[in-house]
Amino acid sequence: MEIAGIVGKPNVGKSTLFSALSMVNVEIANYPFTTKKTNVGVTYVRVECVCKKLGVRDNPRNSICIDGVRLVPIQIIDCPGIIREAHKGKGLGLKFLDEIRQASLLIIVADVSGATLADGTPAEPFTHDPVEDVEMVLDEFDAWLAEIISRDWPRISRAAEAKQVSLTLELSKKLSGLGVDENVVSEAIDAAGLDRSKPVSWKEEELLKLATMIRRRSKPFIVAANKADVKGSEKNVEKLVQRGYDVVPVSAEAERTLRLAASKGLVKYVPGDNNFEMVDESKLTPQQKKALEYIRENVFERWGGTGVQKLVNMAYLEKLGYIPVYPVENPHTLTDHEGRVLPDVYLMPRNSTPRQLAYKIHTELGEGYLYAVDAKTGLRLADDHLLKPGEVVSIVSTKKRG
Ligand SMILES: Nc1nc2c(ncn2[C@@H]2O[C@H](COP(=O)(O)OP(=O)(O)OP(=O)(O)O)[C@@H](O)[C@H]2O)c(=O)[nH]1
Ligand SMILES: [Mg+2]
Repeated sequence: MEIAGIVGKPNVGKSTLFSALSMVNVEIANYPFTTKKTNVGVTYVRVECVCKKLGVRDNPRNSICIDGVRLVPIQIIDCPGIIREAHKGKGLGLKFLDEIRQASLLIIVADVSGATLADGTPAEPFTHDPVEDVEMVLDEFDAWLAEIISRDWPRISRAAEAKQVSLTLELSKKLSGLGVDENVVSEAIDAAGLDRSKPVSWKEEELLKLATMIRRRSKPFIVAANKADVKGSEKNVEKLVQRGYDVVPVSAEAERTLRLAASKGLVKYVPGDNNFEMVDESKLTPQQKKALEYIRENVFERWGGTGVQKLVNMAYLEKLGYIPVYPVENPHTLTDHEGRVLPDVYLMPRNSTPRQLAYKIHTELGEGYLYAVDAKTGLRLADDHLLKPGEVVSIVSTKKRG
């Protein structure tokens, strides 16, 4: 399953966002370092299901379909807060980043109400610049990555310079847990302007630059501009946009409140909706009613929604550019061997081939890959065919999926 890591300064609402997305109950409080260990949960990317277009009733297995909306699960990991010099052990350090090595994307949470200082201490609104929150996370991430690269560097750089080992291979081996391959390392070395024939002479700042270039190529991020419900936050959202980040204004707290209220039947609300309805106002306590009115006025009327589902969708479908594809075993009935119609959907990077899809489903299926069939047309797909959004394909392999 795809993984997104939720990171940021303390007290910006990471756990609130995590909880809103996963409905897992975690500790949330208005002081720094509430979260001490990572929390793991599942949330969903929302895509239009092909069942409608194909006029079939599906029976999903690895995902959920509600009225033609397919919910594709992804894993989310809520991390403890990060502060400047965390890579030197400040605050809770950065050890927990090991747990998000495999993440395909980072969600960097920033507080656009500006009501948390650099260390996460609560303050008056608009006393802190959220751009700094994002820059700090990137700097710390890069320093953490540089530290990994630097391990055993004198030996590796000497061996590479003497041509006993391949520099890019050795570096990619160190970073393979981060999904960094030799191509990425090679591009990053060039982008950092480093002389690959003289790695022994690369200094600390140069290794840090290399880390930045590797991170840019392997860990995309999106900014969750949280606490957007606080009046006046528009300016800070704009500042983040001006800085060139991909930004989604969100109110994690509003989303969490609405999902909880919907689960109790108090409101009608589906994540991603641009409206909600109170079911029976007479059943709400005055406090609940006030909270919902605050959300209506400060979130829906100002922003058109909580932004939380939009954040996840934008991250996967726009930033990563993933497309949903539906593998089936039987191309005629669109089923798996248990007769389930359109059982699975996978999010694949754009320009993936059917063979790559086979590998994603199961290594063995990929290894035994023979060819694939477009289930809609019944035609065999070329080996270099590029999968299209909503494509339904049947993979023929010498090996069965596990
Ligand atoms: N106004 C407003 N407050 C929010 C929102 N989301 C979270 N908060 C508040 O921000 C404070 C911190 O929330 P947490 O979710 O614990 O923050 P965190 O980033 O996980 O904090 P650490 O675990 O300490 O790093 C709490 O008081 C939340 O109620 C939001 O959308 N709007
Ligand atoms: Mg937390």
